[in-house]
Parts: sequence; structure tokens; C-alpha cells
Amino acid sequence: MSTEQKKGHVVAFAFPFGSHPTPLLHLVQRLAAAAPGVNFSYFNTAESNQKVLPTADLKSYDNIKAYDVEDGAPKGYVFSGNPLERIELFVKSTPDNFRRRLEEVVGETGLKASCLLTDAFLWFSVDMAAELGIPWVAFWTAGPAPISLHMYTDVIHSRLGQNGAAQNQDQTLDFLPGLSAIHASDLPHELLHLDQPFSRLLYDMSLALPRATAVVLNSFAGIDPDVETDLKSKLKKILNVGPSPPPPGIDQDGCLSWLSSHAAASIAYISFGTMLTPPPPELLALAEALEEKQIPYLWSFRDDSKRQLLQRFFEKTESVGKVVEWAPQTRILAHPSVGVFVTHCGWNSVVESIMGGVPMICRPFFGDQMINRRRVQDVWWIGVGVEGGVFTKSGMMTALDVVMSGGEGKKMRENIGRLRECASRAVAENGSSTENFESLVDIVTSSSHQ
Ligand code: U2F
Repeated sequence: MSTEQKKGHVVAFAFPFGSHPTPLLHLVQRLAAAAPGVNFSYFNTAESNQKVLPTADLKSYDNIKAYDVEDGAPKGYVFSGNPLERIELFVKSTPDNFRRRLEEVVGETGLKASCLLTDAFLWFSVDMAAELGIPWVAFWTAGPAPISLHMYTDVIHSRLGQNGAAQNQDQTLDFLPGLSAIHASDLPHELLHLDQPFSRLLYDMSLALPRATAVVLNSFAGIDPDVETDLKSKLKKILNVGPSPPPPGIDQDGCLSWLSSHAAASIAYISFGTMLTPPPPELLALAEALEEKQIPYLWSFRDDSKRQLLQRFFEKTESVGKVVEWAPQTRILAHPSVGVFVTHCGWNSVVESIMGGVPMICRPFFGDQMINRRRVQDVWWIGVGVEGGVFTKSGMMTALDVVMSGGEGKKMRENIGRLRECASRAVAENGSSTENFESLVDIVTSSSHQ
């Protein structure tokens, strides 16, 4: 079917940082396969597109086109190194950068937008969609608990105060449905302090989400039932469509054959996602604990500024360790040799660990990661945090003992098994995530007939 013959034009706007753009692109690909009669456009910054598009195989879709939008950085701008700087420049350039590009694309193709499917952070889409008279579908890339906490920002401020430093950090949020295990200390900085542009963006998002036609999550029914029920009362439609089918993940460094030469559940897989590396003293403590316990490890490590620090450790442990710049994570976590995942608790990593049946040692850093750690450790019982919240040699050794050799580790694996069954039911034929995905296809295609 040629572009002109296709009905409808779904326009996806990515938030171009961390692992946000990739899951949105995967969702667009799933939708494009399910609705071949609809055109899809994927808008992202050039820098982020250069990272995500090469792995996406868009050539096999004749109904997806990717476009670059401006990132807000003036020509020749020299970044200070603060990661928030890029985000703030980008946020300042919205919504005009997306609006301009959309007008150009509509002009070039003659295809008016029939639905906006955007990262939930890009809340301005609600007004843009209203102006165009089309639905706004918001994609939330994290779990149900963090979105619920954002929806309760005002209540949290009235109970705890806006100044995080003045609070009792151990106070639990037992005044919020399904969130009583969360401590004040788990709350992200940007939820408590609304004075920064990024915090403001998240607050504005929480006000906009109830107006969305649907909010889509890479999550599944039953993982946080009380939170889900409460969210249903606040949003028009909430569609858990996960866990998303894992991307193939190319194994260019031979991780899988390396894993296969090891005993079942013997390896520690270490990765801190796409945005961070722990600070130097913690990296050293983690390395010392692995060495002392003689745990074979597979480490996804690509921070050249900190590589020198670990060089001696990597050399000394060469016979038991493997270090790669990028690992096919979903396939690694599904491998029987992996016994523990040392993680920052990014939402995708947590879901992938559940699907792989691997218990976690959690060292969260920012955003939703402390909330995810709390759920892993105290609600689902499928992992542990590290003593004192930061890596120390002794704390890490204790955590490794708990997860890899004790009866507790066995119990965690059983608990993960139950969650995994729940996820598998959700994505089976007639499962809730399968049905939700069909509803999403309906929203996208019915708006195409307007
Ligand atoms: C931000 O999270 P991150 O991007 O840092 O981390 P994850 O949500 O865990 O996603 C990382 C993804 O990258 C993949 C891995 C995940 O799908 O499988 N990956 C890989 O394939 N190979 C590697 O060597 C390393 C990673 C943010 F920081 C979090 O707080 C949020 O929860 C998250 C979602 O909004 O975005």
C-alpha cells in the first residue's frame, strides 16, 4: 500500500534521553505491524535518532518514517557536563521544535496528524492534540507506582512539605493507596522540589495526564494491583501493554557462549542502564566484593572516564570476568547461568530481570529508581538493596551471600516465578496486555477515520 493510500497518520514524539526513545520506537513498530494501513512518524532529536535508529530495522516497515527535531542547543554550544543541561535546553525548545517539524512533515506528505502518541513527559501534546482535534495517547516508560506518586504531588507536598531536607526521611506514604511501603527518602528530588524546569515539567505532566485519551505503560496487570485500581480512577484509560516483546539484541562480544561455559545461577550480571556509572569509591567497593567472593561476572561498562580505575581489577580477574560496552541484556537475563543482576533499578531492567527470573541487588541513584528498589525489596521480595544505600565492600558481600547462596535467594526466585507467570498470562492470547494492545490499535486506527 503506498503512503497516499494509507489512512491516518500517527505521530510519535520521543523524549530524547536515557532509555525513553527506544521503548517508544518499539511501540510504534508493534503498532505499525498491527495497523499496516496507517502511517507512523517518529520524531526525535538527530543525536538520539543516530543512536536508536541503526538498531531498529525500520527498512522492513513501509509505514514508519523517522524525523529529526531540534535539540535546543545553540550552534557550537559547549556543554558543562551536567546531564540536566541537555534536558533543560531541550525542554525549553519544546513545543515549538515539535510543532514546526510537524507542520513541515504535514506540508511535505500531505498527511494531517490523526493521533499524537508521545512520551508522557511531553505533556504539551495534550494541548497540541486538542488544537488539532485528535487524541493524545501518552506513553509512560516507567512503572505504575511512580506515575501514581506524580499524580499525588500536591497531596505529598501538603503532608511532607516541599522541602525534602526538613522531612522525617523514614516516614512512609501510608496515606496513599498501594504506596505504604514507599519512604519519604525514596521520593525523587524533582517530585519534592518544583523550582527546576524539569520538576515543573513533571508536575505539569501530572496535571495533563487525566486529559489523555489513554496512558500506555510497559507493565502488566497484577504487578501492583492497588496502585493500578487507584490509577484507573484518575485517568480516562490506562493500558498496560507489557512486558513488550524483547528486541533481538545482537551478541557481538560472545556473551551468551561465555555464559554457557558457566554453572547455573553462578554469574553476577552488572549494568547500570543507559545514563549512569556509580562514583569511583563505589565501583572499587563493588569490584573488591566480587573479587573476595570469587564471583564470576559479566559487566556492561562503557564509561571511559572511569575505566582506568577498574583496569587492575579487570586484568586480575580476566579469567572469571567479562567486560563489554553493550550487552544483549534481555538475552543475558534469560540465560540460566545468571544468578544475580546488580542494577540501578531502571524500570526496563527490573521488568527484564523479572522476565529472566533473576533476583536483583539494587543500587538506585535517581528518579523512579529508589521507588523501584522499594518494590523489588519490600513489596515483591525479589531482590535486596545494599546496606546504607551505597556500595561498600562488606555490604555488597552480604548482598551477594543473601541472593546467591542463602535460602532467601531461593525464595526470591520463587517470588519472581509468580510475577513472571502473571506477566506471561498478560501477554498470552486473550491476556490483559494483549487485549490492551488491541484497544490501543483501535484508538490509533479509529482516530484515523476522522
Ligand atoms: C531511565 O533508565 P535507563 O535507561 O538507565 O535504564 P532501564 O530502564 O533499565 O533501561 C535500560 C535498557 O537498556 C538495555 C536494557 C534496558 O532495556 O536491556 N541495555 C542493554 O540492552 N544492554 C546494556 O548493556 C545496557 C542496557 C531512567 F534512568 C530510569 O530511572 C527509568 O526507570 C527508565 C525508564 O523510564 O529510564
